[in-house]
Amino acid sequence: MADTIFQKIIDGEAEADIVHEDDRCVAFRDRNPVAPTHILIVPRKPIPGLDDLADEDADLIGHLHVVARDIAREEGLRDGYRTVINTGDDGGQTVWHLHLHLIGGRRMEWPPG
Ligand code: DGP
Repeated sequence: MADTIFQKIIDGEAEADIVHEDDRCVAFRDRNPVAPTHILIVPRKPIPGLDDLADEDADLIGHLHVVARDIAREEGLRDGYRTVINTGDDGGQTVWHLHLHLIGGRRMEWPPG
């Protein structure tokens, strides 16, 4: 897999405002936030996107969501929030290292653009 900016952040070679780290993922604030809270939760395992996920990675995807829940509590998102995985060109993915967006602090709209 190509060395993405997220891999550089995970490896400590690029700066980011990191809010959580554990043995399976790193979470940091998005450089271009679309809401008052916008955090990216990124697995250390270099999976390009959701479509590349192996069946054995199901626990990992679950873990990213548990971390999102915990960060949402720490961020005080008591009225709700949104978690999003953009997949592929049509899904709006721009960085080819799987990541879960945690977005909150304002009222979300549906459908998304
Ligand atoms: P996506 O479109 O789902 O692939 O989201 C990629 C997100 O990554 C986008 O919201 C902007 C963010 N991003 C891109 N480069 C950087 C970076 O260097 N640092 C941080 N913190 N976020 C970045």
